[in-house]
Amino acid sequence: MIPTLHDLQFYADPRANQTRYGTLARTFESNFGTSPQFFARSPGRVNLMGDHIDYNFFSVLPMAIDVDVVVAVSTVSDSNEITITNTNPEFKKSTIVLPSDGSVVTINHELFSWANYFMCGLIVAHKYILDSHPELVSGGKKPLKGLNMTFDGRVPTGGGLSSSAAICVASTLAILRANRLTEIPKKDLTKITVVTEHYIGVNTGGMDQCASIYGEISKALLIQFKPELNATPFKFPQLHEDNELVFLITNSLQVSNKHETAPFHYNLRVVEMAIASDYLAAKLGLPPLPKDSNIKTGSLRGLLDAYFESKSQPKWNGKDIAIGIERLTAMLELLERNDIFTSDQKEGFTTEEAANGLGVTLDQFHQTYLSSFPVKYTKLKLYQRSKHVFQEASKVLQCLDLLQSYNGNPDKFLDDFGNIMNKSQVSLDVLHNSSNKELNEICAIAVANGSYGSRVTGAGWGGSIVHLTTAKKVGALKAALKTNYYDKHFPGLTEQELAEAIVVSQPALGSSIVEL
Ligand code: NG1
Ligand code: MG
Repeated sequence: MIPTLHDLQFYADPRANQTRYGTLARTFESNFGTSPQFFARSPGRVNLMGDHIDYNFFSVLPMAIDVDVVVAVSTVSDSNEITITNTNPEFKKSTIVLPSDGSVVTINHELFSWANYFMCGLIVAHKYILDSHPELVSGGKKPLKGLNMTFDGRVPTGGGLSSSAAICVASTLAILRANRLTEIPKKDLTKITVVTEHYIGVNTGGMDQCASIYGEISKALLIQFKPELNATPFKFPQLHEDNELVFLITNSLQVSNKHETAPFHYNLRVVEMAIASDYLAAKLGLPPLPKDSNIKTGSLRGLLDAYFESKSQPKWNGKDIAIGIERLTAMLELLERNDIFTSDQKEGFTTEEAANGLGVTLDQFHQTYLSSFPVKYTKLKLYQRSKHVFQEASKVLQCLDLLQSYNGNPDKFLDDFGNIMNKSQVSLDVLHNSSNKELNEICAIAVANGSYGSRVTGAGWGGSIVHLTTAKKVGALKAALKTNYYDKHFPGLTEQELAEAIVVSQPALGSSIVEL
């Protein structure tokens, strides 16, 4: 269930900021002339291990972070309107009129505004109420309750920390609670919010919302996609009385515009991995893979499952560490066989070579792999991309193993976990090619100045780096990054901009309702 925290018991968590809620309540009062009745909140997230494997259905290991979106809410009797305001003056007040026949609102795509993210949350919450608790809206004949709302977002936008998931989930949760739904299973909230951003045309997967919802203090989350989307929390060890483990997340301030770069970056990786899955299945003499990828082709997880099924092995649950590592290692060994990839093929495939390898015509190849969205390449790096995915999926399990088998040696834990992060960074750089000179530079500065492990997190080609460190080392680490990276590449940065670029966090509490 989504936790409800009473009387701001939330402050029992020493990291929560009491004055923030007080300030937000006062802003709400000055906006609306009444006090809020409750707060709904949902945090950002950072992925600790497992990048570019979620769309191959291998599990990932993110955590919710301390920065979140909080919304103060009160119901307005006899009103058909929801008025939303924001503590950030850039985001202007907006009023949404709820159709009086009880139907679900629609989004005007012409007007791009922050309110659209709220609307996404509103739509999925309304549909959920109609499906599961129609009595709350007289079977769909009555509109939802009129509301006043003030949002306060602390998740930096555009840095890969999922501010969009945080605002969508906080909005959904606020609407549900305002309409008298207080017992909300995390599973249901995840299921309905996973599609929120699809309403504004962004085809996101499920990691972001799931991590924001399931976050727990001091815990990383294993997010699985098969057999269904769910999250299992795993506790980080308590290191020392006076020295805690801390994650530092630094925004490289290199903007990777996903829309412009997708044809040769993100979307090309989706396509390369899809081709690699079907190519490897053909080479291994397996029957055609289930068409479960984003572009309706095989996936690398589907390949692994099919391979072991062909050996009459029981299905892997995606979670059992020993079996997983053993199977992923076997897949990595297969990639090295000369009859799978010749040394020329390891360099990459032209379109013709890939079509030949798959035993399909050029037309069929275009139709199957290149027609979903435009991609640009000279060579398809099937060997490198599959190697990255199998290695990275194995690293998620290795991290999980460290979390579960901690035996009271903090230095060893930090070294081991950090090492896996550093190796993942090499894989992202060398095999996946989503790092670059500046991102590598940030990692090198950090590792030389108190980071145990540093890696690009999220899509890459810019965006953020996550570093593992401790409370005692974090000050020096921040100072070194400021001097050696930010001052050098972005000399004009204001203090506020720098503060937004460097986020310090421990694994934080996920979505919750705070009752007053
Ligand atoms: P970021 O860059 O954090 O939004 C993107 C994808 C994830 C995942 C990572 C790479 C979106 C919204 N998210 O994350 O699903 O594939 O890249 O691991 O596109
Ligand atoms: Mg997002």
